[in-house]
Amino acid sequence: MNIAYISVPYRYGQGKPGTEHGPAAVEKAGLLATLEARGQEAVRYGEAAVLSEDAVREEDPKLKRLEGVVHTTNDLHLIVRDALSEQRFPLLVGGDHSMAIGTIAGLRQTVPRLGVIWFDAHGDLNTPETSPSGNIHGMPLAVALGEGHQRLTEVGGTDVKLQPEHLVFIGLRDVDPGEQELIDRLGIRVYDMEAIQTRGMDAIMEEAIAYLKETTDAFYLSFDMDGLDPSLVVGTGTRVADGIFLDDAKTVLKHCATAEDFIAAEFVEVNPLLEEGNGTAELANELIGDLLLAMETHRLVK
Ligand code: Z70
Ligand code: MN
Ligand code: MN
Ligand code: MN
Repeated sequence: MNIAYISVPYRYGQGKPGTEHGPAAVEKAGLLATLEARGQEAVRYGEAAVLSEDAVREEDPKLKRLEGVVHTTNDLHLIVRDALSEQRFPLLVGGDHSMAIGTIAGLRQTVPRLGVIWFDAHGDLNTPETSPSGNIHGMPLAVALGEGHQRLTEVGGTDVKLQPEHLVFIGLRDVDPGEQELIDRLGIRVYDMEAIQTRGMDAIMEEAIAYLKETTDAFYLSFDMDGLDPSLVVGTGTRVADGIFLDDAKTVLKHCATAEDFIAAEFVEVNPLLEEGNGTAELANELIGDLLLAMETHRLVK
């Protein structure tokens, strides 16, 4: 196993200060020891460039801090592209979820038919026209599908775009009207909380991975901490009631880790300024440790 840990210390995709400290908080929780325990020597493969606060203006209320997001996601896509082309497994820690614009663009340089498992309470499918907030962290999947501002859709090049059937939602439960319209129109696969409760996470993950395998060459996991139940994640910006608990989250990780063609993972929306302790970062570190251990064990027994 050859992991490329990539940190994305930024917050410009949303308005609350704190996600720029996400990677440092997860490191404080023990991430580097977690990596070492898995035999990883290269401590940090890369860190995405982030504009300074004074260089970033709020400007367009429908597309807040656009230049800050473009700058970081463009840099990130190059780091992710390089890591993958060196046969490494990009493991990203953020940072708000708009960073996925760069992650997906980078992975798709090597894997045009990329599958995406989006673990999140939110759809992140807004465009500037449908967004209730103007926050770009609510837009990365629309951008990946080719919808939205050109400065964002052109990150990594405009030629290859995510296909709707290459995307699966896990834990979705807070969807804006424009996002629902897009899900319905494009027929995007959604496993919501009701599906998880009635069918169980094991069955759902088996089906989700088999579904992606039909039309993609590899897939990655984008793990928004707010997909978890709010009782587990105080330190994240937009908590949504009735979320996913630890056993089910670990089932998601186990299925990804033991799937063929699982090529990257990102953990986003850790905001240590929203809580007293460091519990959300500690949980992210625990989940990453579980994921890496399951990947290693799978490869050893294979
Ligand atoms: C809302 C919006 C969002 C994350 C909140 C919220 C989006 N749909 N995404 N927290 N990670 O503003 O677009
Ligand atoms: Mn999200
Ligand atoms: Mn979310
Ligand atoms: Mn909402």
